[in-house]
Amino acid sequence: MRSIIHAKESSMKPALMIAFPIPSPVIERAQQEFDVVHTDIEISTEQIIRIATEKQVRAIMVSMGQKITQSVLDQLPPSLKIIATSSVGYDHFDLKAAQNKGIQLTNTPDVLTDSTADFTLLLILSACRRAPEYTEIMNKGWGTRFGQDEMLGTEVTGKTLGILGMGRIGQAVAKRARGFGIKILYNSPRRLSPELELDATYFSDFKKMLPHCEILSLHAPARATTAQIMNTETFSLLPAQSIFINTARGSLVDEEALIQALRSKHLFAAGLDVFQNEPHFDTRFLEFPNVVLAPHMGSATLETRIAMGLRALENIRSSLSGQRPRDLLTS
Ligand code: 8YV
Repeated sequence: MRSIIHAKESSMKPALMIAFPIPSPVIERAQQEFDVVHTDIEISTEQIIRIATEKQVRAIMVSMGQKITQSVLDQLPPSLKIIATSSVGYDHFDLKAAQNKGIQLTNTPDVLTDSTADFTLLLILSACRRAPEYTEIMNKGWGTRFGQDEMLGTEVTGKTLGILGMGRIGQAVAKRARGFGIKILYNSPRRLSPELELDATYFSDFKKMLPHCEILSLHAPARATTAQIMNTETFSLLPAQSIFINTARGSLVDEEALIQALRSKHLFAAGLDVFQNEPHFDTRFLEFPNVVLAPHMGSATLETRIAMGLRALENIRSSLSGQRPRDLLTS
C-alpha cells in the first residue's frame, strides 16, 4: 500500500513537515537542508499535530485549507518555531494566538500575482463570451449553425471594470484589462500613488463605485470588513446585466444573494473560483449555464506552485537561522 507520509531516518538537519502535496522540486530543495516529512494528501490538523509531535518539527508548511487555530497551536510541540503557508491569503491563521505563543507565521505574496491575474482574465473572458455554454454545445455534437442573433456574448473591449482591492493582484488585473481597452475603477482602503494608479478612477466608497461597474472583480483579502461585502444590497447596486467575478475568497460573498442575482437575471454572467464552503461548494451554482466555475485554481500553474513552495521555504530558512522572514505576518 502506498503510504501518505514520506520521511527519511532523522538526521542532524532541522525537521520540517510539508503537510500537503506540492510539486517535487520544492520537496527536493527542502531535503537539501531539512529533515523533511511530507504527505501525498492535504492532511487534517489532527494529523499535523500528531506528526509534528512525533518528529519534533521546527517548521511546518501548510496550505490555505489547513486552519491554524488557537487550539491547534496549543497542541503543537514546543520545538515548533514557524508555520509557513504556501498561499498569499492567511485567513486560516489565528495571528494573535500565534503571536502570543511566539510562533512565527508567514505567507507567500508576489509570486502568485501574475497567475491569479491571468486566471481572473480567463474568468472575465469566459463569462462575457459564454465559454461554458459553447463548450457544452460542442460536447453535445453542435449540428445546427447559429443565426447571427443567437447565443451572443457581451463585448469585453471597452467595458468598465470595477476592482475591489487594488493590491498586487488587483493592479495586475488592471494592467491586463487595459490591454482590452477596459476602463478601470477601484475601491481600496488607500488610494494608489499616481504612478501606480495611472488612468484608474478611485472611489473611496465601494457602494458609490458599484453602479458604474459593467464587470466587478473581487481582489480584497478576507477580513471582518470584507465579510459578505457582496450581499443583496450591493448586488442590486450593480447595473443590470453586469458580470461578477470572484478569485479572492468565498467569504466576501453572500451566496444566497448571488444566486438570487443570477436567478433574476440581474447579472449577465459570473466567474467563480472561490466559494463560502470549499471544497463542498453550493451545487445550485451548477444550475446556471452562464456561470463559469473553477475549484479554487487561481494560482494553479506549475511555475507558480513551485515559486510559492520555494518562497515558503525561504521564510522557513530565515526563521530557523535566526533572521527575520521576508513575509513575516506576526511581529
Ligand atoms: C491557494 C490562494 O492557496 O494564495 C492564496 O491565498 O487562495 C491560492 O493560491 C491555492 O489555490 C491552494 O489552495
